[in-house]
Amino acid sequence: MPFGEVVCGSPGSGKSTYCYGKYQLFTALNRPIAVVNLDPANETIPYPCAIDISSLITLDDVMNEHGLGPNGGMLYCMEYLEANYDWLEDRLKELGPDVYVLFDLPGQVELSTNHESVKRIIQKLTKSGFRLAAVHLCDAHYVTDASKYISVLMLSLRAMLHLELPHVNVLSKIDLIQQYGDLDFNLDFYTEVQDLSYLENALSSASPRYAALNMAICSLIEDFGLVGFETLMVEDKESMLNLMRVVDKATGCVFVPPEGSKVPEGAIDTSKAPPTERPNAYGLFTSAMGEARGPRSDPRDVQERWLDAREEWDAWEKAQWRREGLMVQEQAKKSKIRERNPKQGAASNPTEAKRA
Ligand SMILES: Nc1nc2c(ncn2[C@@H]2O[C@H](COP(=O)(O)OP(=O)(O)OP(=O)(O)O)[C@@H](O)[C@H]2O)c(=O)[nH]1
Ligand SMILES: [Mg+2]
Repeated sequence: MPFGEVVCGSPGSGKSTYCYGKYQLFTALNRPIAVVNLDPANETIPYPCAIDISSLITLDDVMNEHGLGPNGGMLYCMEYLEANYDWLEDRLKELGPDVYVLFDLPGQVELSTNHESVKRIIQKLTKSGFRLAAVHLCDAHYVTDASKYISVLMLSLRAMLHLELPHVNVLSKIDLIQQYGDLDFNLDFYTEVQDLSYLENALSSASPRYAALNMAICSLIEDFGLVGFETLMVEDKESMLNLMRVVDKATGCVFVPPEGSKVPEGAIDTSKAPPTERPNAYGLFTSAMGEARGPRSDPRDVQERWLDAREEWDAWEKAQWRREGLMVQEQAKKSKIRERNPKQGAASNPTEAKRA
């Protein structure tokens, strides 16, 4: 059963960069992954693309042929893809049943909030056996302004109701949030969306005329009780791993490496361990469905990393990288010695080496 993600969000929110980040992460973890570009205007695709909508239709061709502008042209492209769904289906079949598929959507928000084509394509994918989650990226700097934050909440809620998929909202580029000034509340207030009445002061001082309307929107969002956010800094491994766990949990995906597959670098090789010490699929499933834990799973940790103690964390990470670099150099030196003199290299300490 193929699993995957529909990556959506407003223009420039970091969708393609996230797809590339996830591609790199999965490749390092030896998890099979394929990225499908569904953005016909995507000219510089950062990731290796398994399927590209441009080989079916391009935005430029549609604009020239039908005299449409870029926005109307984009909607036409999605309708064209829906009409030619078998083109996509045939190519997805070629990828095999075990691959994890990322669908990189265009940034036009109406595609994930009210236009029907993407929704119908997703429904067809689900019918054909795909277990998908929507990963909705929103630029984190919007939370620094109360009224922009409300609009992001509305957009996220609308996408959740429209796409009807297990849904993960993400505040992307969390590393840049500090540049836009101090937050009125701690980050967990914005990620957990618990009590929006605290925004009343900020909203009524920014636009007193619409204060009542803003508060009515807040209570509507709270009544649904659906919206919450994860955070993402795409180059931070812990942040990517945390989001990976959250999305896996949303789709119910538990990756069990096939027997005999290569162990990722740094992981413990349990292939020769007795059965009682080897992870089993049922055990993995139980822990995967449990609470997501890890260094970036708590918004308070994210706040400390990117807002409160950013400089200290940057310095600590640099020191870690330096240490890792030295270890890699040391390792390379050792393997060179081993290549030159296999007998001496095999010895684990100088005394053994002398004896050898
Ligand atoms: N600092 C920082 N920059 C990021 C992050 N994610 C993405 N970016 C930058 O944001 C910009 C836009 O990223 P894209 O991946 O092209 O965004 P997109 O959502 O695919 O854009 P469209 O396809 O045009 O809608 C690029 O310059 C990225 O390098 C992040 O986590 N941190
Ligand atoms: Mg893109």
